[in-house]
Amino acid sequence: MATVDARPGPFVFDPATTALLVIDMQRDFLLPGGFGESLGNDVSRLRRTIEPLTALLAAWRATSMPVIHTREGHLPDLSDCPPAKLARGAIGQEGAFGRILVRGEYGHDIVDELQPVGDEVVIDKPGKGAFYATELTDVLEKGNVRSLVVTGVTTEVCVHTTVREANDRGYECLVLADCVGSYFPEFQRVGLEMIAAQGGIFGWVSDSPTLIEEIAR
Ligand code: C5J
Repeated sequence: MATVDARPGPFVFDPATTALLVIDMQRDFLLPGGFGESLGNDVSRLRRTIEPLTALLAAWRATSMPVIHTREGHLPDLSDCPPAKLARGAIGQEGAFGRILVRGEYGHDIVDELQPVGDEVVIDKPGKGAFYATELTDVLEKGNVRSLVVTGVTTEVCVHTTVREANDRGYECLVLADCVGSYFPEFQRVGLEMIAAQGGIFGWVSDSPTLIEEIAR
């Protein structure tokens, strides 16, 4: 077993049953000039996760623990996009990097720095949570995964939804504060606090240098 200093207490995991989840590190959310920025957001608040995530991926890939990436997006005909989501957003409209959050478009894909390698699984998800309407449960069950190290964007939306879904399904989640990002500093702070509150109501919170140190041992 491995142990990482975390809030609200040590996170203990078995490397044989642990996967790294990298949520929605997509160009539409992260690239300057893209969809996220067009909404008035400061993308540097998300981009600050790229460097620590790159270092974490390098350390993680040196182990045999799996990496699972997710991408939020929709079929080109938008038939998998719930009407409420379609009505409120710019999904499917032409953006700087192709049709916004549409599968197959340049903006929908993962940023160059964090592109999947080898047999890493990529889960395409139409919702905020990575479990809803995806094959994630099957992938985790086949890999005998019981614990998840969760990273990606955005902290209070897709990361939170996924951690809550995972918690309800019995997975233990460690969220890395420096590897998750929000456009809103207050949401980042409170989002992380909410995860570890009440004895770790949804999971644990730590950071990538602490985890990398444990992985290297
Ligand atoms: C959002 C996400 N914020 N990946 N998506 O719409 O958090």
